[in-house]
Amino acid sequence: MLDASGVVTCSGFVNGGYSSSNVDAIEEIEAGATLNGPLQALGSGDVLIHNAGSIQNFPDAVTLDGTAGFTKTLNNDGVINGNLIGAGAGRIVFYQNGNMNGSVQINGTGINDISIGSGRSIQSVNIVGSDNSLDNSGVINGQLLLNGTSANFVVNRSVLNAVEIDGDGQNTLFNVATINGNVNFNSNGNVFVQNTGLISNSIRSTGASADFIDNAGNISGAVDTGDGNDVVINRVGSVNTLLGPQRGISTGVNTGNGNDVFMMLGGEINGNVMLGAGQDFAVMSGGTLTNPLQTQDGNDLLYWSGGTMNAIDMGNDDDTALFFQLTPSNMANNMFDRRWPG
Ligand SMILES: [Ca+2]
Ligand SMILES: [Ca+2]
Repeated sequence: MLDASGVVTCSGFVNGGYSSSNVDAIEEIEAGATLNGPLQALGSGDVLIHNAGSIQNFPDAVTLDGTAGFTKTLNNDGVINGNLIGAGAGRIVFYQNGNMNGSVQINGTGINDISIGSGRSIQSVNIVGSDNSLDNSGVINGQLLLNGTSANFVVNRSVLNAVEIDGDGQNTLFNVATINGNVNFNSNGNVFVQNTGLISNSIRSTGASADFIDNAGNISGAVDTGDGNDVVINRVGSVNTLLGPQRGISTGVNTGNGNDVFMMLGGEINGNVMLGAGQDFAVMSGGTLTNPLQTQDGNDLLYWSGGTMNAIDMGNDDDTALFFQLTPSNMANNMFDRRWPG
C-alpha cells in the first residue's frame, strides 16, 4: 500500500495491524477504511498518521514509541476503538477530532502534546513525560493526570473532571470553562493557575512549590497552596448578573507555610483566609471576606483600603496593619467590638 510518494494508504478492510520502525512515513487511513489491528510507529523517523477511517484493536489501538528528536503525530478525524499508548523519548502529538473509545496512556521521557476538538472526547488521559501539554475544547470523561519533569501546560476551554498535575518544573493551568472536580498539584517547582471559569471543588497544592493562583471565576471548594512562597489573588469579576452570583472562592483560602501574598481585590470569599507561618503580606482592597482573615505566625503586613471584612487576627509576632480610606461600612458587624475567636 506504499505509493511512489512515500505515503502508506489503508483502504477497504484490512484484517491486521501495521507497524513502522525507524522510517519517516505518512500513513493515511482513508474514510471508509478499517484497520482491524494495532497501528504502531516505533523508533526514529517522523511519522504522520491521519485517520479518517477506523482503527480498532483492544485494548490498545495505536502505539507511538519514538526516539528523541523525532515526532510521531496522530491526527484522528475518524474512529479509534482502543487506547493510544505512548512511550519513548520522542515527541508525541495527538489531535483528537474524531471519535475515540479509549484512553491516552503515555509513559515516557519525551514531549507530549494533546489537543481535543470541540464536541470530542477521550475517556481519560495519563501522561508521564518531560513536557506535557493539553489543549481541551472537548471533554475528558475521567481523570486528567499529567506528570512532567520539566513542564505541564493545560488550557481548558470546555469540560474536565478530576485534574492532577505533578512535577517539579513549571506547571500551568488556564481554566476558562468547567472543571467538575478537584484540581491537585504535587510539585516542588512552580504552579500557575488562572481561573475565569468554574472549578466545582478545591485547588490543592502539595509539596513546596511556589504557587500563583489568580481567580476571577468561581471556585466551589478551598484554595490550599501549602508550603512554599505562594500568591493567591481574588479579583473582581465584571458585575454581570447574566453570569450568576458575584464571583469568588466559596470555602476559604489557606496559603500554608512560607512568605505568602494574599490579595483580595473583589468578589467574595466565604471561609477563613489563613496565611500560615512566614512573613505574609495581605492586601484587602475590595470585595467581601465573610470569615476572619488570619495572618498567623510571622511578621505579617496588612494593607486594608476597601472591601468588607468581619474579623482580623494577625497572630503571633511583630505584625503591621495599615488602614486607609475606610468607612464604618467596610467593617462588618462592628468588628472591633467583637471578641474573636472568643
Ligand atoms: Ca505557602
Ligand atoms: Ca503574625
